[in-house]
Amino acid sequence: MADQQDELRALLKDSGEPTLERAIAKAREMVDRLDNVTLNIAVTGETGAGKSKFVNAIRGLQDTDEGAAPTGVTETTMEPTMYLHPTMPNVNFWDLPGIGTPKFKAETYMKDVKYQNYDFFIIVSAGRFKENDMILAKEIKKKKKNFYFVRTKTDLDVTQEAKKGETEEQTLQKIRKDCVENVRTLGSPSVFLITSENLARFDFQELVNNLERDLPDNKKYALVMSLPVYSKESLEKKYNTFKKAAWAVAFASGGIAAAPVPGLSTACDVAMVVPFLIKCYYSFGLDDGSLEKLSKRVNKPILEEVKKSSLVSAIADKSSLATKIAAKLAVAGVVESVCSLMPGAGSIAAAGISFVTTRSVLLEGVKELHRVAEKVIEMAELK
Ligand SMILES: Nc1nc2c(ncn2[C@@H]2O[C@H](COP(=O)(O)OP(=O)(O)O)[C@@H](O)[C@H]2O)c(=O)[nH]1
Ligand SMILES: [Mg+2]
Repeated sequence: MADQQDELRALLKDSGEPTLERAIAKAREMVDRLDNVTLNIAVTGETGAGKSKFVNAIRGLQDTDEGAAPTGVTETTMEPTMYLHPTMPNVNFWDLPGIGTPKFKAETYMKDVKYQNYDFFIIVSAGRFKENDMILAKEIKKKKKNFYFVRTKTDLDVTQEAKKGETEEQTLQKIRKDCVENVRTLGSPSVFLITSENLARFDFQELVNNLERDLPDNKKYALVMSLPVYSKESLEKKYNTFKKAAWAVAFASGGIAAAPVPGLSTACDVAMVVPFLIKCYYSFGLDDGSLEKLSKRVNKPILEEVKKSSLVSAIADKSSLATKIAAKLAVAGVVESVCSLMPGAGSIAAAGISFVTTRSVLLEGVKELHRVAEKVIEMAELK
């Protein structure tokens, strides 16, 4: 009990608020903003550069998957096309027509694509960036938005140069040198070399790190949560993000048990725990759809193994979700320790204990999902 109160005091200090009530209000606002945050990512560049394939890759889709943007086709629609994130309703990807097409003239491009709707722009090119890409970058900068140069199809360059005896490192070095030269007139901004065939290769992670650095906190969370799990590092980032968010979610629960569930102490806010763990489950790619896609991609039967985790099964089985999750968490040993601490409701002490409990239940759940996701990565042999 003393430990929990100490932990609460420490966390209250971290919140920077003088009272628990104020900290709770602040956390609620944060959670609210997190839940309602929108992220609109614009992807632009010449026809054939690899925009559509990139949009698919960043949504965790292969070109042949349902809902994937058509690739390798000459653009027929010349309007910005929106692609939804497969599991996060507020994260949208926009496949924009290239600049300088008859309908989208360089001078009016920004206005024509309604630039103000996007959080940032990714300018894709398969080789050197062209005059139009530079014009666009300048326009974006003028409008005080961020752009990121992405040079895609790097896998093809590496394969091509390997035929001449160049190592991957030598090829990358050569391309990087060329990029600096290429975008010199813009003050040599970073150019990220990627391949949409495999986000774990080359600079994709570096691109994400840069995006994160430039985004406000709530958008940063949305970005990390929405990216597919393509490597160990990407999963670790997600894990850390969820651990951080658990803090605010628990505080926001404010110690009120909205719906007591058998097997779970009323000192834990189930109404907050369940949606949070569901979000985590999707973000870690543990839903059937994501696992099937991954199994297909790496040609390994991963799905069956994951189904052995009782927490994952409980989340996957949507009926009486809260009860089942509670039961699984009880098995994990989180709940017993709590029941003996159940205080009289309504007091600050009760709120405090509930906060600490909710947080530990959240963390325990996220930890279990992370354990399973790590196993998936291992079985899929992602690096
Ligand atoms: N090997 C490889 N092929 C790519 C990559 N990105 C795109 N492509 C291929 O390049 C072609 C054009 O890509 P697409 O995304 O349709 O270009 P868009 O016109 O800019 O939307 C398609 O055949 C893609 O499969 C990549 O990173 N690596
Ligand atoms: Mg396209």
